[in-house]
Amino acid sequence: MAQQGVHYFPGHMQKALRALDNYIKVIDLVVELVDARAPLSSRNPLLDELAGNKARLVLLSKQDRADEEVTKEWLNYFKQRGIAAVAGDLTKGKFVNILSAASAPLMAKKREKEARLGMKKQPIRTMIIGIPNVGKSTLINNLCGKKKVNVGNKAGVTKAEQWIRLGDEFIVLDTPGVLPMNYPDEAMAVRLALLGCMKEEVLPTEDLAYALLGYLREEYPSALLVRFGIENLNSLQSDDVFLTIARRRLLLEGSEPSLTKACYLLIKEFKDGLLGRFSLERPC
Ligand SMILES: Nc1nc2c(ncn2[C@@H]2O[C@H](COP(=O)(O)OP(=O)(O)O)[C@@H](O)[C@H]2O)c(=O)[nH]1
Ligand SMILES: [Mg+2]
Repeated sequence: MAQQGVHYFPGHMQKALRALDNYIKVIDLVVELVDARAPLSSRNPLLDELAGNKARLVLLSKQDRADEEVTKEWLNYFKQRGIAAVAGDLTKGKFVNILSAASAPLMAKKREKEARLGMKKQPIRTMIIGIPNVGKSTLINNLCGKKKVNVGNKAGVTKAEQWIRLGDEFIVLDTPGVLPMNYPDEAMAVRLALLGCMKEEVLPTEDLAYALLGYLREEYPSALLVRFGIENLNSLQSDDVFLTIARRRLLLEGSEPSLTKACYLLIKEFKDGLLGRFSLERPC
Protein backbone atom coordinates (compact mmCIF):
# COMPACT_ATOMS: atom_id res chain seq x y z
CA MET A 1 0.00 0.00 0.00
CA ALA A 2 1.45 3.35 -0.96
CA GLN A 3 1.74 5.74 1.96
CA GLN A 4 2.57 9.40 1.85
CA GLY A 5 4.90 11.08 4.26
CA VAL A 6 7.90 10.17 6.36
CA HIS A 7 9.27 6.67 6.12
CA TYR A 8 11.72 4.92 8.32
CA PHE A 9 12.72 2.04 6.14
CA PRO A 10 16.42 1.21 6.15
CA GLY A 11 17.82 -1.70 4.16
CA HIS A 12 18.02 -4.07 7.08
CA MET A 13 14.27 -3.67 7.52
CA GLN A 14 13.68 -4.80 3.93
CA LYS A 15 15.75 -7.84 4.71
CA ALA A 16 13.88 -8.47 7.95
CA LEU A 17 10.57 -8.27 6.11
CA ARG A 18 11.68 -10.80 3.52
CA ALA A 19 12.73 -13.14 6.31
CA LEU A 20 9.39 -12.62 8.05
CA ASP A 21 7.60 -13.56 4.89
CA ASN A 22 9.27 -16.99 4.94
CA TYR A 23 8.25 -17.64 8.53
CA ILE A 24 4.69 -16.49 8.11
CA LYS A 25 4.12 -19.16 5.47
CA VAL A 26 4.33 -21.92 8.09
CA ILE A 27 2.46 -20.07 10.86
CA ASP A 28 -1.10 -20.76 12.01
CA LEU A 29 -1.49 -17.75 14.26
CA VAL A 30 0.11 -14.32 14.16
CA VAL A 31 0.02 -12.43 17.46
CA GLU A 32 0.33 -8.77 16.52
CA LEU A 33 1.57 -6.75 19.45
CA VAL A 34 0.69 -3.07 19.66
CA ASP A 35 1.01 -0.56 22.50
CA ALA A 36 -2.38 -0.04 24.20
CA ARG A 37 -1.61 3.68 24.50
CA ALA A 38 -1.59 4.13 20.72
CA PRO A 39 -2.82 0.96 19.03
CA LEU A 40 -3.06 2.49 15.57
CA SER A 41 0.21 4.38 15.53
CA SER A 42 2.03 1.29 16.77
CA ARG A 43 0.58 -0.97 14.06
CA ASN A 44 2.16 -1.39 10.69
CA PRO A 45 -0.24 -1.95 7.78
CA LEU A 46 2.52 -3.92 6.04
CA LEU A 47 1.48 -6.82 8.21
CA ASP A 48 -1.83 -6.94 6.34
CA GLU A 49 0.12 -7.73 3.22
CA LEU A 50 2.47 -10.15 4.91
CA ALA A 51 -0.12 -12.01 6.96
CA GLY A 52 -3.34 -11.22 5.14
CA ASN A 53 -4.64 -14.78 5.05
CA LYS A 54 -3.43 -15.86 8.49
CA ALA A 55 -5.40 -15.99 11.71
CA ARG A 56 -4.41 -12.89 13.62
CA LEU A 57 -4.82 -11.74 17.18
CA VAL A 58 -4.09 -8.13 18.10
CA LEU A 59 -2.65 -7.90 21.61
CA LEU A 60 -2.67 -4.45 23.21
CA SER A 61 0.32 -4.49 25.55
CA LYS A 62 1.06 -2.14 28.45
CA GLN A 63 -2.60 -1.90 29.38
CA ASP A 64 -1.40 -0.96 32.87
CA ARG A 65 0.05 2.27 31.43
CA ALA A 66 -2.98 3.22 29.32
CA ASP A 67 -6.24 5.00 30.14
CA GLU A 68 -8.66 2.19 31.02
CA GLU A 69 -11.67 3.80 29.37
CA VAL A 70 -9.81 4.44 26.14
CA THR A 71 -8.52 0.85 26.06
CA LYS A 72 -12.13 -0.34 26.25
CA GLU A 73 -12.92 1.92 23.29
CA TRP A 74 -10.05 0.37 21.35
CA LEU A 75 -11.13 -3.19 22.09
CA ASN A 76 -14.55 -2.20 20.83
CA TYR A 77 -13.02 -0.61 17.75
CA PHE A 78 -11.25 -3.83 16.80
CA LYS A 79 -14.30 -5.94 17.61
CA GLN A 80 -16.47 -3.82 15.33
CA ARG A 81 -14.01 -4.46 12.53
CA GLY A 82 -14.05 -8.21 13.08
CA ILE A 83 -10.47 -8.24 14.41
CA ALA A 84 -9.81 -10.38 17.48
CA ALA A 85 -8.13 -8.24 20.15
CA VAL A 86 -7.21 -8.48 23.82
CA ALA A 87 -5.38 -6.13 26.19
CA GLY A 88 -3.04 -6.93 29.03
CA ASP A 89 -0.02 -6.21 31.17
CA LEU A 90 2.63 -8.57 29.84
CA THR A 91 4.77 -8.20 32.94
CA LYS A 92 2.08 -9.73 35.14
CA GLY A 93 0.08 -12.96 35.21
CA LYS A 94 0.18 -15.83 32.81
CA PHE A 95 -0.55 -14.93 29.25
CA VAL A 96 -0.89 -18.45 27.99
CA ASN A 97 -4.45 -18.67 29.35
CA ILE A 98 -5.42 -15.38 27.74
CA LEU A 99 -3.84 -16.46 24.47
CA SER A 100 -5.64 -19.77 24.62
CA ALA A 101 -9.08 -18.22 25.18
CA ALA A 102 -8.59 -15.47 22.61
CA SER A 103 -7.26 -17.72 19.86
CA ALA A 104 -9.78 -20.56 20.21
CA PRO A 105 -12.39 -18.98 17.90
CA LEU A 106 -9.65 -18.17 15.36
CA MET A 107 -8.55 -21.79 15.27
CA ALA A 108 -12.03 -23.28 14.93
CA LYS A 109 -11.57 -24.08 11.22
CA LYS A 110 -8.23 -25.78 11.81
CA ARG A 111 -9.75 -27.84 14.61
CA GLU A 112 -12.78 -28.80 12.50
CA LYS A 113 -10.52 -29.92 9.69
CA GLU A 114 -8.42 -32.04 12.04
CA ALA A 115 -11.55 -33.63 13.47
CA ARG A 116 -12.92 -34.32 9.99
CA LEU A 117 -9.70 -36.03 8.96
CA GLY A 118 -9.55 -37.97 12.22
CA MET A 119 -6.25 -36.28 13.05
CA LYS A 120 -4.87 -35.55 16.48
CA LYS A 121 -5.07 -31.87 17.49
CA GLN A 122 -1.93 -30.21 16.18
CA PRO A 123 -0.29 -27.48 18.25
CA ILE A 124 -0.95 -23.95 16.94
CA ARG A 125 2.20 -22.62 15.31
CA THR A 126 2.39 -19.12 16.71
CA MET A 127 4.54 -16.14 15.91
CA ILE A 128 4.82 -12.88 17.84
CA ILE A 129 5.18 -9.81 15.63
CA GLY A 130 5.36 -6.07 16.23
CA ILE A 131 7.35 -2.85 15.89
CA PRO A 132 10.22 -2.18 18.35
CA ASN A 133 9.50 -1.86 22.08
CA VAL A 134 5.89 -3.09 22.10
CA GLY A 135 6.75 -6.02 24.39
CA LYS A 136 7.58 -8.90 22.05
CA SER A 137 10.43 -10.31 24.14
CA THR A 138 8.44 -9.78 27.33
CA LEU A 139 5.54 -11.76 25.87
CA ILE A 140 7.78 -14.61 24.73
CA ASN A 141 9.34 -14.77 28.19
CA ASN A 142 5.92 -14.62 29.80
CA LEU A 143 4.68 -17.49 27.63
CA CYS A 144 7.75 -19.64 27.58
CA GLY A 145 9.58 -18.69 30.76
CA LYS A 146 12.20 -21.23 31.70
CA LYS A 147 11.47 -23.39 28.69
CA LYS A 148 13.36 -20.90 26.57
CA VAL A 149 16.65 -22.64 25.89
CA ASN A 150 19.23 -22.16 23.21
CA VAL A 151 20.25 -24.77 20.71
CA GLY A 152 23.36 -24.79 18.54
CA ASN A 153 23.36 -22.94 15.26
CA LYS A 154 22.51 -24.82 12.12
CA ALA A 155 24.87 -24.55 9.19
CA GLY A 156 24.06 -21.52 7.09
CA VAL A 157 21.77 -19.99 9.67
CA THR A 158 23.16 -17.14 11.74
CA LYS A 159 20.79 -17.66 14.61
CA ALA A 160 19.06 -20.99 14.96
CA GLU A 161 15.39 -20.32 15.39
CA GLN A 162 13.46 -22.75 17.45
CA TRP A 163 9.98 -23.63 18.40
CA ILE A 164 8.99 -23.71 22.03
CA ARG A 165 6.23 -26.08 22.96
CA LEU A 166 3.56 -24.69 25.32
CA GLY A 167 1.52 -27.61 26.59
CA ASP A 168 -0.46 -29.40 23.87
CA GLU A 169 -1.93 -26.26 22.47
CA PHE A 170 0.83 -23.98 21.20
CA ILE A 171 4.20 -24.07 19.65
CA VAL A 172 5.79 -20.62 19.62
CA LEU A 173 8.66 -19.33 17.52
CA ASP A 174 11.27 -18.11 20.01
CA THR A 175 12.34 -15.16 17.85
CA PRO A 176 9.76 -12.42 17.36
CA GLY A 177 9.17 -10.77 14.02
CA VAL A 178 10.27 -7.14 14.06
CA LEU A 179 8.20 -4.85 11.89
CA PRO A 180 9.46 -1.44 10.84
CA MET A 181 7.55 1.48 12.29
CA ASN A 182 5.05 3.21 10.14
CA TYR A 183 4.63 6.92 10.60
CA PRO A 184 2.87 8.66 7.80
CA ASP A 185 2.54 11.88 9.79
CA GLU A 186 4.20 13.96 12.49
CA ALA A 187 1.55 13.19 15.14
CA MET A 188 2.21 9.46 14.78
CA ALA A 189 5.96 10.02 14.95
CA VAL A 190 5.49 11.93 18.21
CA ARG A 191 3.40 9.10 19.70
CA LEU A 192 5.95 6.49 18.65
CA ALA A 193 8.76 8.54 20.17
CA LEU A 194 6.83 8.93 23.44
CA LEU A 195 6.22 5.18 23.53
CA GLY A 196 9.94 4.56 23.15
CA CYS A 197 9.51 2.81 19.80
CA MET A 198 12.01 5.00 17.99
CA LYS A 199 15.50 6.16 18.76
CA GLU A 200 15.59 9.24 20.98
CA GLU A 201 17.73 11.23 18.54
CA VAL A 202 15.03 11.21 15.86
CA LEU A 203 12.91 13.91 17.45
CA PRO A 204 14.47 16.61 19.67
CA THR A 205 13.43 16.11 23.29
CA GLU A 206 12.25 19.72 23.61
CA ASP A 207 9.86 19.32 20.67
CA LEU A 208 8.60 16.07 22.12
CA ALA A 209 8.09 17.67 25.53
CA TYR A 210 6.08 20.55 24.06
CA ALA A 211 3.95 18.10 22.09
CA LEU A 212 3.37 15.99 25.22
CA LEU A 213 2.53 19.04 27.31
CA GLY A 214 0.05 20.21 24.67
CA TYR A 215 -1.61 16.80 24.71
CA LEU A 216 -1.72 16.56 28.51
CA ARG A 217 -3.16 20.07 28.77
CA GLU A 218 -6.03 19.05 26.57
CA GLU A 219 -6.68 15.49 27.65
CA TYR A 220 -5.29 15.04 31.15
CA PRO A 221 -4.85 18.50 32.76
CA SER A 222 -5.25 17.11 36.29
CA ALA A 223 -2.02 15.11 35.85
CA LEU A 224 -0.06 18.38 35.77
CA LEU A 225 -1.83 19.57 38.90
CA VAL A 226 -1.22 16.33 40.78
CA ARG A 227 2.42 15.88 39.83
CA PHE A 228 3.64 19.48 39.68
CA GLY A 229 0.98 21.46 41.52
CA ILE A 230 0.16 23.55 38.45
CA GLU A 231 -3.25 25.04 39.12
CA ASN A 232 -3.91 27.95 36.78
CA LEU A 233 -3.04 25.91 33.69
CA ASN A 234 -5.37 27.74 31.33
CA SER A 235 -3.75 31.10 31.97
CA LEU A 236 -0.20 29.80 31.38
CA GLN A 237 1.76 29.55 28.15
CA SER A 238 3.68 26.29 27.66
CA ASP A 239 6.97 28.08 28.38
CA ASP A 240 5.57 29.22 31.73
CA VAL A 241 4.45 25.68 32.56
CA PHE A 242 7.97 24.37 31.96
CA LEU A 243 9.49 27.23 33.95
CA THR A 244 7.12 26.47 36.82
CA ILE A 245 8.14 22.81 36.71
CA ALA A 246 11.79 23.88 36.70
CA ARG A 247 11.29 26.12 39.74
CA ARG A 248 9.35 23.49 41.68
CA ARG A 249 11.98 20.84 40.99
CA LEU A 250 14.96 23.17 41.34
CA LEU A 251 16.11 22.51 37.79
CA LEU A 252 18.49 25.39 37.25
CA GLU A 253 20.81 26.69 34.58
CA GLY A 254 23.15 28.88 36.60
CA SER A 255 20.70 30.57 38.93
CA GLU A 256 17.78 30.59 36.46
CA PRO A 257 15.08 27.92 36.07
CA SER A 258 15.98 25.73 33.09
CA LEU A 259 13.32 25.19 30.47
CA THR A 260 15.41 22.50 28.77
CA LYS A 261 15.86 20.51 31.97
CA ALA A 262 12.12 20.74 32.64
CA CYS A 263 11.47 19.34 29.15
CA TYR A 264 13.74 16.37 29.85
CA LEU A 265 12.09 15.82 33.21
CA LEU A 266 8.57 15.78 31.75
CA ILE A 267 9.57 13.20 29.14
CA LYS A 268 11.40 11.06 31.67
CA GLU A 269 8.52 11.08 34.13
CA PHE A 270 6.09 10.23 31.35
CA LYS A 271 8.24 7.31 30.20
CA ASP A 272 8.64 6.08 33.76
CA GLY A 273 4.88 6.18 34.23
CA LEU A 274 5.11 8.73 37.07
CA LEU A 275 2.57 11.14 35.56
CA GLY A 276 -0.27 8.63 35.46
CA ARG A 277 -2.00 6.36 32.95
CA PHE A 278 -2.53 7.96 29.56
CA SER A 279 -3.64 6.92 26.13
CA LEU A 280 -2.13 8.91 23.30
CA GLU A 281 -4.85 8.29 20.74
CA ARG A 282 -8.53 7.44 20.64
CA PRO A 283 -10.46 5.58 18.00
CA CYS A 284 -12.11 8.03 15.63
N1 LIG B 1 4.28 -1.64 32.14
C1 LIG B 1 4.47 -2.55 31.18
N2 LIG B 1 5.68 -2.65 30.61
C2 LIG B 1 5.84 -3.56 29.64
C3 LIG B 1 4.79 -4.40 29.19
N3 LIG B 1 5.26 -5.17 28.19
C4 LIG B 1 6.55 -4.84 28.02
N4 LIG B 1 6.92 -3.86 28.87
C5 LIG B 1 8.21 -3.18 28.97
O1 LIG B 1 8.46 -2.54 27.71
C6 LIG B 1 9.85 -2.54 27.40
C7 LIG B 1 10.08 -3.17 26.03
O2 LIG B 1 9.71 -4.54 26.08
P1 LIG B 1 10.38 -5.63 25.10
O3 LIG B 1 9.75 -6.94 25.42
O4 LIG B 1 11.86 -5.56 25.18
O5 LIG B 1 9.89 -5.09 23.68
P2 LIG B 1 10.30 -5.62 22.23
O6 LIG B 1 11.27 -4.62 21.68
O7 LIG B 1 9.03 -5.60 21.44
O8 LIG B 1 10.87 -7.00 22.38
C8 LIG B 1 10.51 -3.33 28.54
O9 LIG B 1 11.02 -2.40 29.46
C9 LIG B 1 9.38 -4.12 29.14
O10 LIG B 1 9.57 -4.42 30.51
C10 LIG B 1 3.49 -4.27 29.83
O11 LIG B 1 2.50 -4.93 29.50
N5 LIG B 1 3.41 -3.31 30.81
MG1 LIG C 1 12.84 -7.67 21.96
